[in-house]
Amino acid sequence: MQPPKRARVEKSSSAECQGMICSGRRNVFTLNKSKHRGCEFAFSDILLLLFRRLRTVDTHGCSIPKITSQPLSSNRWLPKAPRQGDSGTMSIQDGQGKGTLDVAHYFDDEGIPAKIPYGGTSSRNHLAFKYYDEDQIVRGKSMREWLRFSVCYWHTMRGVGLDPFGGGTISRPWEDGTDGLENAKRRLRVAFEFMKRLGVPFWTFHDRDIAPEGATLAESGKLLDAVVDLAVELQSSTGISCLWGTANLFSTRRYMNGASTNPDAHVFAYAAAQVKKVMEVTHRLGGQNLVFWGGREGYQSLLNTDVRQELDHMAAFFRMVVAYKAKIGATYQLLLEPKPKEPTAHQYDYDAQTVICFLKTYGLDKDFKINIEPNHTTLAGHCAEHDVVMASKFGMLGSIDANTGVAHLGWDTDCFMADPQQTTLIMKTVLEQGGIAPGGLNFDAKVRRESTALEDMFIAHIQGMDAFAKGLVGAAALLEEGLLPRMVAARYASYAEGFGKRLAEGQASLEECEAFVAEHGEPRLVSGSQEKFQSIFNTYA
Ligand code: XUL
Ligand code: CO
Repeated sequence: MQPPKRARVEKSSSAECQGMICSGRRNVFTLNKSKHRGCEFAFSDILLLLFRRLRTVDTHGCSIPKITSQPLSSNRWLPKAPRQGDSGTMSIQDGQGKGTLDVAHYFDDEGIPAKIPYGGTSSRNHLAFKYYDEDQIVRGKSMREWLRFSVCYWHTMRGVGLDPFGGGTISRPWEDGTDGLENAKRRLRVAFEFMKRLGVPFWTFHDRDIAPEGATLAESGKLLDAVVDLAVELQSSTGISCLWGTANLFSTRRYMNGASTNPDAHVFAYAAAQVKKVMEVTHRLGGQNLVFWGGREGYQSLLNTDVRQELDHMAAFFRMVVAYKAKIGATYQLLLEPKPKEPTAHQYDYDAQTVICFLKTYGLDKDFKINIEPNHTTLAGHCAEHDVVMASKFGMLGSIDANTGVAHLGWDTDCFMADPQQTTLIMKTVLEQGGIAPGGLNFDAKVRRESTALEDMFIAHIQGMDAFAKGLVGAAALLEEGLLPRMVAARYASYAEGFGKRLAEGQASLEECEAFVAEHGEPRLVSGSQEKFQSIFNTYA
């Protein structure tokens, strides 16, 4: 057996090709289901915090405890509101530049370069890419085109490090502590400045991340329009495009029993009206996709739930979406995002295969594809890459929420993916299906609660982008060399001709199988050779 050669990697820039193949650590997440049973508290407790409605906003645009000078709770299990003056808590006093349109100083002051440079693998600069060179050509396309990186608004711009045991740890100098429109607009300017410096081509958002929710549906719509007006301007001045938009149908208490699967038709109608608006603004922003993650579409108890009725309602909801998309002339790809649990105990869109089954059952499989989030995949008890591969094999992989979990925690930790074994397998799948467009690799990932420095938001994305760039190059080498694909094909060679071919094509009968076995007897044992496959794979990843 020949050792694998490195893929031919050309560069469109003058910089030299870097050695992209490294030896990697195998860390496939095979989660013990029983281990994360009982961990559903994470999301629900966070939401408990959010519903306290004490102003300042966190992930998905919900409320978190207001900065207050009240004494901290003595009960250590209750969420604690940070006090002004506590070291590391939010500074709402700093008004520097907040009234101006100029936001560059927030990053200049921290020594962030105007554009994160490519430094190559020998670089030890944490504010430079080691593998991601956007113009580098890999199998005929630039890294930028293959990877289609996107920054998500909810974690990166709204996350403050909330967890079930404590309030925010992360403060950003541009935040004024309100949930007002002025703050929302300034934050949006900062987001585009951040993405411009990082060099990502796309962004994603929920309606309630980018704009405050008003007292009525109409008021919320107006607030959203005001922010989207600015987003249209910022997209055109920076060249950054919208990968997808989505509606937050899970944070406010209105949706506590679900949105389209809510037993109350009034709530269903409200959710549909909210989605209508998001479809319009995403269309206006030129969004290439529209995502539906079934936030609270699931159940807590079968005793009070008619699951078939709820799923029928969900399908009816999506049929209205398909109809309205045609009506407004939108061309974006519609995507469902599976997740097995959190916040409900049993989410309907469990994993890729469940969603494919749902779409086919209700005749929606031509209208929707799937947005796979590897951390959700691990929550479903699969390895991180499983659903990416599964969706792709059935022609349903539309986009990827590029993140990963922590195997020994087992809830939705939304970490930036760092394991080259995982990114190589994912990018192998993306290469095999000819690309991920119009989807992309959206970093639905957040800095750790303890990563409170402003530069951490850059470093986290740089690290994640490098991990996928490295995976892309490794996967390109793997496919170009062709050894592993040939080894896989060899395992199935018996179906390639003769009686095996007739079996694979569905032309043979049970009686013929009986006659075949009568003639050929017991099959010989053929090794699965997993270790051999792993040892070859390790040379690429
Ligand atoms: C939640 C999640 C969402 C979706 C969009 O786990 O992944 O942020 O990606 O609603
Ligand atoms: Co997601």
